[in-house]
Amino acid sequence: MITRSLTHWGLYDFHVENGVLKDVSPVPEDPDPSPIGKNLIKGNYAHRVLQPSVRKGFLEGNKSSFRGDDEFVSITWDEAFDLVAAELKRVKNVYGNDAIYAGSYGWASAGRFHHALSQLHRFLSCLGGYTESINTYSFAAAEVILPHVIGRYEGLLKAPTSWPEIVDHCELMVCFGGMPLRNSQITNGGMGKHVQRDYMHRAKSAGVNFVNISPIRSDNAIGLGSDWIPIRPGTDVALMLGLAFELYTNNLHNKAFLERYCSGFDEFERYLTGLSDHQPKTPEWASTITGIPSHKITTLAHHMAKSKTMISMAWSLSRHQHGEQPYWMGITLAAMLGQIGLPGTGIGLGYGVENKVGKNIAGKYLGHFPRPPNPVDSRIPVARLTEMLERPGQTYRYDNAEHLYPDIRLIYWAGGNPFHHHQDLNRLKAAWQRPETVICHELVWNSTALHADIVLPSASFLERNDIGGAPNEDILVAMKQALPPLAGSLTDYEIFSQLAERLGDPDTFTEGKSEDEWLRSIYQATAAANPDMPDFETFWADGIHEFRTPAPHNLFSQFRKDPDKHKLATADGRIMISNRAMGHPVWLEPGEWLGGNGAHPFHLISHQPESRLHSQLYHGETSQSEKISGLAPISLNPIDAAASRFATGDKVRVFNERGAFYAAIQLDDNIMTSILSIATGAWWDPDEDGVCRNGNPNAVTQDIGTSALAQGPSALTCMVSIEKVTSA
Ligand SMILES: Nc1nc2c(c(=O)[nH]1)N[C@H]1C(S)=C(S)[C@@H](COP(=O)(O)OP(=O)(O)OC[C@H]3O[C@@H](n4cnc5c(=O)[nH]c(N)nc54)[C@H](O)[C@@H]3O)O[C@H]1N2
Ligand SMILES: Nc1nc2c(c(=O)[nH]1)N[C@H]1C(S)=C(S)[C@@H](COP(=O)(O)OP(=O)(O)OC[C@H]3O[C@@H](n4cnc5c(=O)[nH]c(N)nc54)[C@H](O)[C@@H]3O)O[C@H]1N2
Ligand SMILES: [Mo]
Repeated sequence: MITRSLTHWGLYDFHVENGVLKDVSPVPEDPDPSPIGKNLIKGNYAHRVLQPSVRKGFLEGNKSSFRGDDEFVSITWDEAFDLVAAELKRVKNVYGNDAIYAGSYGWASAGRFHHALSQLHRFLSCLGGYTESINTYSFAAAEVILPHVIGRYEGLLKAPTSWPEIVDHCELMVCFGGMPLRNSQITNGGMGKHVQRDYMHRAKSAGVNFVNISPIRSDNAIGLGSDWIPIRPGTDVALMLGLAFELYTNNLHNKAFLERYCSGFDEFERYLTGLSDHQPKTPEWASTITGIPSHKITTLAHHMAKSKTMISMAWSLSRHQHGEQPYWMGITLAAMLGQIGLPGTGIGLGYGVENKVGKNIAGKYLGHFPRPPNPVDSRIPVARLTEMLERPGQTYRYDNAEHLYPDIRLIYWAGGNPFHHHQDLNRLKAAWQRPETVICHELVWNSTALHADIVLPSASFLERNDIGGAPNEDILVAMKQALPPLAGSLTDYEIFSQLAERLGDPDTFTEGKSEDEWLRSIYQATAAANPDMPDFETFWADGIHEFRTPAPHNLFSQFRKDPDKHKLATADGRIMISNRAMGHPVWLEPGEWLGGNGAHPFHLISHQPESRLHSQLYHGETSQSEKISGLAPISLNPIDAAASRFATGDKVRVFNERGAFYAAIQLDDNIMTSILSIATGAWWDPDEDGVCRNGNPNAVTQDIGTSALAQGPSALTCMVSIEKVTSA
């Protein structure tokens, strides 16, 4: 039997025999399917949590036992519901609802109803509230800076100027951080056809020249023939300042655009020329910081000025210390070129990072599992998790204001894996011991499950019915149950429904509705907001609804036509190159970088994984097949390898004062020297010396806010050393 369902990485047919998944094949309509799906054949079964489980020390009240180092005991669902309900009641009554942290960041699975975070948030809102998290790991710095600079950020980040407009009008696409095709395999919420490779090649055929500014050549598909400009990580602002200086001193900046559409250029101009700080931001100055020869910077500046230019910036640039600055400076540079709002040019943040980017217009409404407002007004910037646990009741700054960290007594996680995604995992582990109770719903025994007190086994998306789709994609899918729930597991909805009953109020959470009734109501909400949708029965029988693709669009074209009528949502309605509270974009030296004088010689890039989505299906076949000698591959330039006598396959320990992991050397001349690059997503698994066996880079990354403005993650600002290890 074949059942079609949706994942974040595409639409697949699931081949099931006698209730067992035998094969996964992409739908024939997908021109460029992702191999990530194959991970599910084994991945849907391996390492699954098969029974509710409790940490032994927690059950026995042994205060000296350590979360993450303890054994687990199986209990029945009845015992589990009683235990979780009692803990929630106790913490709520003794400390109040804000002592419950359910920020619970994570991608969970596709599906508008069974979305684990929505389930958790609704459940806890019904229980009186919880401390939540705001912003993302993906681009927190952008979420906070962009409203001050350019107003709404959603368009810039998720739905910039469409590819067909780039194909038709653009001449030069300058990609900071590249546009890696490996990342376009996915769209949060799911998608049908993978289109990014085709769009990029259509643009090349139409004559678009690509420049890839990145430490890694293959961040732009090699076939695009991009001009590769290797750059030291974390120094893009200095490069952009050098470009801006060259434009400015050659009178190539668009003064009319700056005058009519922007404010604050004069303040910035004083900084650019060195009037305010005695340092003109010349290409030579930029060269000493970025490692890029100054003649390359001047040539690029002139090329950009005389071409129809699109500036593209990867989201990774925001995951550095001072990650607010590259986007502010990128917008400033694009404003100096004066092409914002014209067809196929200007600026877009995120081409290549997800399949949806550059495809459709944002804003299509899709129904979802409704979440009543959280009655508790307590939240943290998502990446300040460890600090919140370390410093209860203390203050921190965020978005130009002072805030208090809540005193967390219970953590509840569903649909995310902080012990893969958070920075400096050794520090998180220590802070994680402070709350009295940690509860999580998981499919698998990953590092987060192993660091909980109570683990409740969730059914996977293949084991339930749902409706899936993403607002910026063009399909809505009837995600039909393909498999029976694995023995012992329940859907998150069933778990929360039973807990709500134990807590004496089943109806607020469930509204008395079954899965089928919820799917119908979510579908009705979608159909009410979008034209020409069939009734639910027809949709369910057809299995898929295709939305009409909107016409290609150019971001900021309305603003360009009439900036007084179509004001931006900034303080003065214009692009704010400087503002009184925050100044203007500046180059700030990071605490760790290749130009610093720290002890460690390599900059570690931890990028998104090619063979999986984050830590999901880490244990799947496609993901595991990337390993070399059983270890995670870490890429290194052959020149560095020769200097240190490393060869492909060598086992190494990568370390700094925060921690260490093992990996296997993979030589790659597409990487600049002094860089190590490794995929994220390995399940953190420290050995007796604390060295992660699986190669999770967050064993060594630093957990600091991007700045007091956004407090985003700074995972990519990370220096390390590396040594060969002889013992296996
Ligand atoms: N060093 C470094 N670290 C990074 C990054 C980086 O670039 N460098 N990138 C960061 C970014 S951008 C992100 S978005 C994060 C991603 O981090 P996460 O979003 O936390 O990663 P996932 O592996 O997608 O976690 C989803 C979890 O949900 C579980 N799950 C799936 N479906 C269900 C379900 O139906 N119910 C329940 N209960 N659970 C389910 C999966 O088993 C998995 O454990 O990582 C961040 N971490
Ligand atoms: N297959 C797959 N695709 C994914 C994901 C996944 O887990 N798997 N995750 C998705 C998610 S949640 C997100 S947020 C997006 C993330 O999208 P991005 O944040 O854009 O992706 P990354 O892979 O982290 O980084 C892209 C490239 O940026 C370069 N880079 C790093 N630092 C610098 C710098 O300082 N300057 C310059 N110029 N370049 C730099 C690195 O070489 C890296 O390869 O990807 C999404 N796509
Ligand atoms: Mo992300």
